[in-house]
Amino acid sequence: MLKTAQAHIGQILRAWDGAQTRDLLRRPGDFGLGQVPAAHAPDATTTSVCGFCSTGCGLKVHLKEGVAVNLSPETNYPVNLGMACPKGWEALNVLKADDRATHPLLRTAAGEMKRVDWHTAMTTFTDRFKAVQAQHGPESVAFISTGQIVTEEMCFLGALAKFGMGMLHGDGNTRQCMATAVAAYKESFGFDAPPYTYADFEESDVLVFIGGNPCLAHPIMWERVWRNPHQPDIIVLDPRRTETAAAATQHLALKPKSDLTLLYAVANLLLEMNAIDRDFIEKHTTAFDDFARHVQPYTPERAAAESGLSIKQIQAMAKTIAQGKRVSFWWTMGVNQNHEGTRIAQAIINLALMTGNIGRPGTGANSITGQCNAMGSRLFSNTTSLLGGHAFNNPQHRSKVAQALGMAPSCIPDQGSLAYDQILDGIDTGRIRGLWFVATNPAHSWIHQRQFRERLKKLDFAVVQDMYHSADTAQLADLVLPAAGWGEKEGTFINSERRIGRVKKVSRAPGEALADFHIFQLVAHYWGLSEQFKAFSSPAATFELMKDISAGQPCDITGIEGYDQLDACGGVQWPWSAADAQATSATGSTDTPGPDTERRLFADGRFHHPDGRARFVFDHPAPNPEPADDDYPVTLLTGRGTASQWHTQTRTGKSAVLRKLYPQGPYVEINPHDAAQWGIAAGTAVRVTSRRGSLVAAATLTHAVQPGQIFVPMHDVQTNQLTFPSFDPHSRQPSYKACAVHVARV
Ligand SMILES: Nc1nc2c(c(=O)[nH]1)N[C@H]1C(S)=C(S)[C@@H](COP(=O)(O)OP(=O)(O)OC[C@H]3O[C@@H](n4cnc5c(=O)[nH]c(N)nc54)[C@H](O)[C@@H]3O)O[C@H]1N2
Ligand SMILES: Nc1nc2c(c(=O)[nH]1)N[C@H]1C(S)=C(S)[C@@H](COP(=O)(O)OP(=O)(O)OC[C@H]3O[C@@H](n4cnc5c(=O)[nH]c(N)nc54)[C@H](O)[C@@H]3O)O[C@H]1N2
Ligand code: SF4
Ligand SMILES: [Mo]
Repeated sequence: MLKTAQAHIGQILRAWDGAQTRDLLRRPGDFGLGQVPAAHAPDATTTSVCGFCSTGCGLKVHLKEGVAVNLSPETNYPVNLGMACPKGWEALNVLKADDRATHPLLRTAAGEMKRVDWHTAMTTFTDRFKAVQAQHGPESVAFISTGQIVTEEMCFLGALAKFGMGMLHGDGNTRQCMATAVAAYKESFGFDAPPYTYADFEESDVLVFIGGNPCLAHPIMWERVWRNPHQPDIIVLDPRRTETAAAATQHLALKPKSDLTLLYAVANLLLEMNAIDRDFIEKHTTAFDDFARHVQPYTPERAAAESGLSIKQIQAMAKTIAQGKRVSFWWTMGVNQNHEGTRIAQAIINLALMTGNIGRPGTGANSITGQCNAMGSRLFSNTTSLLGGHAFNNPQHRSKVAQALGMAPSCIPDQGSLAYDQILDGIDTGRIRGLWFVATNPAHSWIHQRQFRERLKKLDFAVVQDMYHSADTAQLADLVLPAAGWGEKEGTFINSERRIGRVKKVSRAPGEALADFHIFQLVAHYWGLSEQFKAFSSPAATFELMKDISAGQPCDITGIEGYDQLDACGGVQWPWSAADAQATSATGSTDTPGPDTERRLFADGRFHHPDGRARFVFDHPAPNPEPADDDYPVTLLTGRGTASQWHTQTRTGKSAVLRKLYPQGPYVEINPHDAAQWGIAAGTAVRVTSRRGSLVAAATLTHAVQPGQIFVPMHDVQTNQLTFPSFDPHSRQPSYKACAVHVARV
């Protein structure tokens, strides 16, 4: 019976791409097995880009009989130059785990998860979601996607769901992560365009890190900082004395959520010192005079009072920026995950614009993104924007995208999606009845877990597509679809510096697990959409579609020849248009930029607004939605714990090596003065309670956190029992970083 079902699935996939699928089926019972591309000699090495963080390190994969046996960092890749962090080194080992999802699982009437074949899984998927749509409208089913699958898969999923299956709403875990940077760039620059290249880490004489801990969250970017030969000043704005802050020349341990006031005060001081680039401002920006007026009341005195810093510290920061010739500003989650994150990000952008620190080596207002393919998701997931950074509400954009995909423009919705939190609110109101989660684990990672889990129970049907059946969200699903992971499939990622890098299939997926790409092909078939989506025949064919869609956009990649060129160049940074490529081949001179030339944006001072200018955007600070008070007197900070742990630990928890590199149980960092006051000794169990829930963890006493604050890493499933669901109004990104709690000995 099982064999017949597999053969049936094989036939369906074969209809898309004969050769590929014959390979897929070569071993009965080993469905979805990795077929190493014929181009690789069976016992040679090949390269791939790491599938954890957005640094996008190149890895050299060592093969035996065409299958990966080991890996090492690639020495020739322009990103990491032969370095990798522990997660990268262990990337293959996390694939081998007892809890890999090997077969579809369906919840029975009795509530148990039961193994089913793909045919049953796909008919159930289709019947159930279609029934929900028939009763409550097509928009009552939505998807939640990710920054962790290849771009081709994101593009396929977004197109399939919204242009084929009738969905209007779909968002990604990137909402938890990058939405703020996206909103800020779009408004300030006219397009979501992080301007930098990693060489900028080495070329600055001043680097300012705001709300980021790259030493452990982006260790190889941090290595690039250490290669900087200019003895740079490193300014770190973080309430905690992190590993990054400890290495800074100036650490400003500001109070959580006081960034906006502080950054406006710095702008005010720069104006006072006349340390601004009038020429750049006049030629390339708008609304500077309004901004200059806006920051006037933000005196160093006021910023000192609100941030807990000294006036001297604030003046020193401004002076260092004023004196810097090449100043780069880098921000991460301490900014993005904030109730006013978009305006803080724009306050950072404003500092770069007013001092002319953009478009030149070693400069920039630079958001560091999080997941391996968050940048791919920002452009090609069809969630917050129409494919290729287009707008759903623009008829020309809809026609262009439809034409590139060979579909009718009427397939494309003329409005954007609800944001993640609004989709979840929709469960309460009955507007959303079915959800499809792909490569994300919100039953651990989403804010305010009690509410999230209550909502999940209200759904008529929930599908989780994951590599591990034990993932927290998979355990709550009605249907689990077993997915191949990094290393078991083909495609591309886009890293933080806009570099498109290639990911290869070098390992067999276990059991009947399939690449997400193949799962989407099956969904298309069972939904009755094979004809409409026939162009999505393989990841490589989808890459060609993405290229066509990108034509004429700031992220134009029409000049990339294909996967082989990505390999040959060590990845290619967008934009790389057909015109760029033509210019290179026309001159043939080595002075003309090539696809492998490092590129930063805005070297010509032209931004993406119709007038070609960047905008100063600003606002007055809004109060912290849940400040500490008498009942909950402590501020809880959350974030990354170690370089060896990844998010919800479904992957990094499976490597024996990585497990040795981080603390074994949940812990909470407490300042020793507070601990003494609360009668807490190192190592004792403490209960941390917020208005929403509580957790128990071992006390770690450290001066890295300030009195009145504690830190709990996000990697423990309990952490989001505590967090307070507030959202930046412009980006709808959750403010994970601060809420009010109290702490007591158990
Ligand atoms: N090892 C490892 N690396 C990772 C990840 C991982 O899970 N593990 N995840 C990846 C992903 S998806 C992301 S998004 C990145 C995140 O990378 P980062 O943003 O660098 O990491 P976080 O620890 O979440 O947050 C950074 C810092 O923000 C500070 N902070 C909190 N509140 C405030 C505030 O109000 N103001 C300021 N200025 N700072 C504040 C925190 O103290 C923390 O040190 O890491 C990526 N890299
Ligand atoms: N309190 C607190 N919470 C936070 C944060 C914080 O700082 N504090 N940070 C937030 C941020 S920035 C982020 S990015 C999120 C991350 O939150 P999540 O996205 O929920 O975290 P992951 O553990 O990366 O989940 C990815 C899931 O996809 C699965 N997976 C991996 N590869 C594949 C694949 O190729 N295909 C399929 N189908 N599945 C795959 C993994 O097994 C895992 O279950 O967490 C957010 N939550
Ligand atoms: S720094 Fe990021 S991309 Fe590089 S090896 Fe580590 S996890 Fe992978
Ligand atoms: Mo993230």
